Amino acid sequence: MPELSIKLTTANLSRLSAEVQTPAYDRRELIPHTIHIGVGGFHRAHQALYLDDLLAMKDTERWGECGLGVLKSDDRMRDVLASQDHLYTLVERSADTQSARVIGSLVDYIYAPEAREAAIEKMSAVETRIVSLTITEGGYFIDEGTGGFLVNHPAIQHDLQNPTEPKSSIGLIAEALDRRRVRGLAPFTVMSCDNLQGNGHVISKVLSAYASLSNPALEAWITANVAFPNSMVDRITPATTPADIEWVGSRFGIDDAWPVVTEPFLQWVIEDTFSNGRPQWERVGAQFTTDVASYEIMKMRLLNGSHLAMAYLGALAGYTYVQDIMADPLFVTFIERFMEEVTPVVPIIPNTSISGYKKSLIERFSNPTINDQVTRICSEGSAKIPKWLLPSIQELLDRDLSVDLLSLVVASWIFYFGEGVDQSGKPLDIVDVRADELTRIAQPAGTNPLPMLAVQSIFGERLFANETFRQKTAEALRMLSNEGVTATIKRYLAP
Ligand code: CS2
Repeated sequence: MPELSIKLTTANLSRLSAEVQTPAYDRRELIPHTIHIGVGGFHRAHQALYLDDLLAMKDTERWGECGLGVLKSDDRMRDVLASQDHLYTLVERSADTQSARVIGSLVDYIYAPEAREAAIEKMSAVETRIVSLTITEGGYFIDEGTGGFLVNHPAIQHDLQNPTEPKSSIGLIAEALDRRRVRGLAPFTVMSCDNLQGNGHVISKVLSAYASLSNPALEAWITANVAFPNSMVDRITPATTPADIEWVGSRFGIDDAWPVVTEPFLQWVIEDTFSNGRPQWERVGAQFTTDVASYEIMKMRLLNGSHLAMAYLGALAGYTYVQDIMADPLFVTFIERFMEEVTPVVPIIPNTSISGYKKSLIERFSNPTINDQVTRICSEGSAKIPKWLLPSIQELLDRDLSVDLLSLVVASWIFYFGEGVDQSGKPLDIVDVRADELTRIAQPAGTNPLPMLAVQSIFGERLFANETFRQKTAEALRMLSNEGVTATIKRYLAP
């Protein structure tokens, strides 16, 4: 850290360089009406920023946020935020922009593993009006194959047996809602901001399933009173690296232990369904609509799907960052063609140009300063593939349309587990809660994809039974194994 950088705290805000935007409001006036579970880079680059923008408008409610960590590893976020008065730096970066601002909308943080009761009471407090979530796909305990609730998961079993001492987000929310019910308080809105299709429906379904097993009166109360808005959230936000921390210090003079570096692009499309009020996010760019589903599908199939398309092939080819993949013309053509293959199952949205969206994605992926890690986009594929790739494949198959490139992507994911090393023999850094299980299935199977495709909790029954899909995946897997990544992509792109 350069000697001149200034430790980020409330007292030091006025000492920061004039080019750094700081909260234009008195943070002491904020009431944390929102409790956010899963304060990571994404939340801090997205929802907390919308609120910060809104708070800068003087004629709005003084609505603040309290973070809530439920994972053991969240102790680091708690400590960092506590040491900087819950302030953090958000940097937007591209080839043409570099701007830093300090966000002030987050005013408190609770670390549930060591303060379970405090976490539940905070959510049960009268002032709490929204509980929002970015807990990633895995946090919802959904069986990808059947769409059902993973009731036998040890974390859920623990919570069902100890409902007043829950560990999972689901158990914590259920207990807090139950206390509100018993105390005659209005419920809070449960707002998922995760990348799941129908994220509001998903969290609603999971909570109801949980409550039906533990507390039928609560289930009925939730159904009658709690709102679960669906939303589409979009901003590419890589994990913060030590180099980012160093750079924020040298470039902007801020000593911030955990800044966020993100792209200039930002989008939030949300349903206006709230049970206990909400900030006026529409004043700062959020789009309210009754048709979130179309936006979600467009984004997941094109943006997140393309990420998966480049992730495993890119990792096998030895790339570290997304921008390096996008500097390879072969991959750019591959991604463009992948998006073309998916387009027939992308909904038409009034006033939205799909071709414009696809063009902007190529630009966003190519952002040369973003340093989005290939390991990040590869991570937790066992949860992402069923949401961002397989629905496109099923719908295209149903319409007798091509799934050639999509099958190659599935094959690349299988090959990634089977090989365990990239083209140069370097071990792959595989991050997936199911990594051991999947490696054990993929490795002995070699070029036979069937054992992996038979994992029903990922592929379900219907897709597994599809002969075309099986054959296409087998063909791609054989080619990857015999000819390597580059030659395979070339063959798939050949006219
Ligand atoms: C990415 C997303 O996790 C992933 O693999 O595709 O995090 C993506 O960057 C965001 O959804 C962009 O909004």
